[in-house]
Amino acid sequence: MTVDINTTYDVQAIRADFPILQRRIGSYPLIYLDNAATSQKPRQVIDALVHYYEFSNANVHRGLHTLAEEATEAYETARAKVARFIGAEPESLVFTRNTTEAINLVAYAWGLANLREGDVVVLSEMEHHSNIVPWQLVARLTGAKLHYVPFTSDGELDSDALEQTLRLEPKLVAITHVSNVLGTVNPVEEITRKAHEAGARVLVDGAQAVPHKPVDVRRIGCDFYAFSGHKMLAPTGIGALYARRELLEQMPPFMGGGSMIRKVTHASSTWADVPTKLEAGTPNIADAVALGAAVDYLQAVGMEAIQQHERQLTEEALRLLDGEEDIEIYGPRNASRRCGLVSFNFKHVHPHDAAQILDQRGIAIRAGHHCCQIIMRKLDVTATARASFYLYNTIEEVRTFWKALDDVRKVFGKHGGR
Ligand code: C6P
Repeated sequence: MTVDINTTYDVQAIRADFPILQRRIGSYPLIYLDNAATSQKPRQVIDALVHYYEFSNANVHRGLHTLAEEATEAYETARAKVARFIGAEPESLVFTRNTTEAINLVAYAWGLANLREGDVVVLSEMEHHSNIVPWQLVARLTGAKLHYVPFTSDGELDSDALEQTLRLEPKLVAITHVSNVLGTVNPVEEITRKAHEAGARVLVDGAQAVPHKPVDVRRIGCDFYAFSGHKMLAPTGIGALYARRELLEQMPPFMGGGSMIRKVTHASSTWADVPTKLEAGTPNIADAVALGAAVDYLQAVGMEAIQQHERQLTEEALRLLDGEEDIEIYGPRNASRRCGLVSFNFKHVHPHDAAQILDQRGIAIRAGHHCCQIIMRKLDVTATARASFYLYNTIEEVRTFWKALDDVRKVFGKHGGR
């Protein structure tokens, strides 16, 4: 099958915006295929960050001077942009450090207030540790029970098992939108509908979805949606939680401190309006502003176009890897069922060794358990190699990556012997 590259998508113009893509690793040009771990940043985002510090830096929501007003305006404008990007109202968007903090916020603020002994929380076996460990911690505090929905040998969520688990009338279903190992795109709209019919709240981990495909939380209908800025062109240290406004209003604060209060007396305090109630202390203003610039950039390229571009890269990677008898691929074989990443293993070479050899050719992939030890156990491996794509990767890079796998064979032999 030949790959039809969309001629209107100007990948070279996009690449020119990313200074780091000019780098060489030794004598090779960098081929960055570790985008699921974190994305690179375009000049526009770096400039927004520098401009904020050089021009408007001040604390927000407090000062009466010009800089404080400008900083507040920049921070709240960023919130409105990020909210609109996922189809939400600004009042429903809480800035957090990342997906992990957003899920912990729900676990501790909503979970502690709403979960009781014996209540059921449904997770899937394809969750990242960020959507497992907080629920284990809160289950220990509340006596709630965790149930895991398995995935099939093709890397798809087992929908029959999900239906059975929903008969347990869970309080919460917490599920990833896109698996960072299998690449699977879960049908979160349908899952949300069924979970709501069963009386559960729904949290979606959107860490690997928001950067790569159009996301509309109102269409999904979920109660909570978490994601990270650093995987979508923004700096590290900024992420967001979307929650339905009435839930945010009902939830007690996650942390106490400055900004989140209305009135403090010796004995007690009352809270600011949402979302400020859930943003204690001085927030990460500069990185929120840069996340706003990242959203501008992604929208200018177009999320549909990015999704389509990544699908072509994924199809090509799957096509090339599928022909290799010494390689095992994990997750759905159909690129339309995935987002832009492919996890794989040489049958006889440890993925860390493969990643190190590719690095000597300037190719950055990730090898490890990807914070998904439950998936690893189920696949009966300790680790996988993973190539993950983004808007600036090219089909030539995918082919160079595939050809470089021969370097691994040269070192380890076709069957793994040195
Ligand atoms: N996955 C990866 O290489 P943070 O660290 O909070 O920004 O994101 C956590 C997280 C949550 N859910 C999913 C589905 C994720 O993929 C991640 C981050 C990275 O796959 C780092 S382990």
